[in-house]
Amino acid sequence: MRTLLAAVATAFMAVASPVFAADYTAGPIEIDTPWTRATPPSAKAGGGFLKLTNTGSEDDRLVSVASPIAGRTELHTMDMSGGVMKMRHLPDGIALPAGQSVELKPGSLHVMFMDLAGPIEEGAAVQVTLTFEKAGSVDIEMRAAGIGAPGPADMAH
Ligand SMILES: [Cu+2]
Repeated sequence: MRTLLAAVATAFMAVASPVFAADYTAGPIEIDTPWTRATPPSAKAGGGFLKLTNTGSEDDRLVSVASPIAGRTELHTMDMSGGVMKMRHLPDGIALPAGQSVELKPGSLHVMFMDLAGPIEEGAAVQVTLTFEKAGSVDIEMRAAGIGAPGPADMAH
């Protein structure tokens, strides 16, 4: 049953892919709409966002992220704790179940750039390396929207 569902999902994606071409790929992992936000001059941290789709038949995991703009880059989530939204480091990374999409977005899962060397400027292309447990590593660029932007500046590719 699992195999049949995976085959159906793969067939659907094969049909859909010319319309929704991924921005980047790492093996069966598709990476879409990577973006970040400009930071105020004194900020020491910034967030990065993107959508990951595992088109393969095996589960994978985003295990680490790295960027030359940050002293340290981590994977974080946000959840409610005592009525307050709190960020939490995910040392084991983010699971990417076969055939599913996972979105990193404001208020939820995100890439955290820490110990920034300088502010992220609006319009900048931030270099980021994503490393997956099975699919390996891929270098991507995250385009910086304005300070506090709720979404990417330009959704068109
Ligand atoms: Cu964070």
